[in-house]
Amino acid sequence: MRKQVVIIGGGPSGLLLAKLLAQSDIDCIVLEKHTKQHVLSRVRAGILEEGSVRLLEKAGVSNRLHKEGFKHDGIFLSSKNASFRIDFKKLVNKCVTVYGQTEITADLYNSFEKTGIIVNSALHVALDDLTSKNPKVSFVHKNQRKVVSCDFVIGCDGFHGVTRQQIPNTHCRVFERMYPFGWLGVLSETPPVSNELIYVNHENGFALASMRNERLSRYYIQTDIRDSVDNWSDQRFWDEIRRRLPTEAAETLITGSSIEKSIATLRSFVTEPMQYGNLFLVGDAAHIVPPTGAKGLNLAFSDVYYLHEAISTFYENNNTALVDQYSTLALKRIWGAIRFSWWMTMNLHKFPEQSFFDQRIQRAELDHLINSRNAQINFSQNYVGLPLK
Ligand code: RFL
Ligand code: PHB
Repeated sequence: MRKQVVIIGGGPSGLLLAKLLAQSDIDCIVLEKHTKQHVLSRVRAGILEEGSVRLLEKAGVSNRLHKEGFKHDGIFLSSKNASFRIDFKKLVNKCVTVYGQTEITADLYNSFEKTGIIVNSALHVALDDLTSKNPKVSFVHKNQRKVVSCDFVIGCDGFHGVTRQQIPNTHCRVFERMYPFGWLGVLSETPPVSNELIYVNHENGFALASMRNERLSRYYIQTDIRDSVDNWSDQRFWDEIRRRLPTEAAETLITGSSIEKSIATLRSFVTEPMQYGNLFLVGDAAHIVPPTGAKGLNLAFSDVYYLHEAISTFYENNNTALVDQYSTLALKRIWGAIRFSWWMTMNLHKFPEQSFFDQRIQRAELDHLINSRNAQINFSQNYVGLPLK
């Protein structure tokens, strides 16, 4: 089999890239190790930057997003006794859209129906000749090993995928920070407690009230890094989030049984460069941010934007300039989001060994944000998404 582009991983970044490449008449295939049903059962991100929405429009998969998504003009930053609203619309004339990653992935999958571009249950992917002009990807599908030769291999296979591991240690550098806590997330069929997101810095630890729609709430609380969901009955979770939410919200909180509960670890991670020969990394395969800034999916989409431009320019003009610059261009924006997510994480969580000095600095950072319009403009620019160019 011969394709121009082979994409490993059919999560949101792999599917969106495939969609855009197919629109540019570039022959590609997506190899996804799980079934469609499994991919669509993962509950993940919920907040889209305007740039991500534009890219989904360009890919022709924004109809349902525009019908069912919710535009949010601001967020609340809260402590137990006070809430402060950051008004993105007023400050930078932009907003974010609440629309679940699961829905985006479903919309993308449905847009491919009958094209044969996506191969689910593609197992044991192996890559060869990545530094040649004719890399090869082999995989097992329905008990048969298949080999595809191509021009470009794209690693969209997430943090635990195989593509990043193909880059020799001598060729790349890794930058990493682990945070000493996790996030316990709960999805519940209850109306959200607020019509905008509430990020809470509480003495028991961080909390976040988010949502998917008017009937579906998403909540998170900071937990111990070694904690397990088995320790968190629904009742214990609701009691704890009620404790952490600002009083007004806590009093109106509607509880119900959870439909999903999981604990995520928090890390910042970047691998540089995001290219090795004709292998290019995209999204979580190359970088991870803690979810505090809602940047992971949006960063994956900005990588897709740069790489689609680069590959389509290559096939249109036989010009490798943008392909060669992909890693540098993408990393510039990635480090902006790494910085912002780190800043939000450092200033909204309770750290186990936090000194009194650290606590005062955290408070001073948040006071500065609340009292300075310039700081709020800067915060808003980052939250709604840094420009793509
Ligand atoms: P994904 O989504 O991990 O998809 C990778 C795909 O590759 C497949 N795969 C393989 N396929 C073939 N062969 C192999 N060897 C393979 N190994 C893996 C996997 O099955 C999978 O289908 O990566 P992608 O596409 O780069 O997308 C990244 C986003 O999923 C991620 O950044 C976000 O979910 C992060 N994130 C958030 N991002 C936001 O922008 N806004 C948010 O509000 C937000 N909230 C979150 C989040 C992530 C969270 N968790 C669970 C870590 C909230 C949470 C709790
Ligand atoms: C979510 O709704 O899942 C969500 C929202 C904002 C974040 C992280 C996660 O910062």
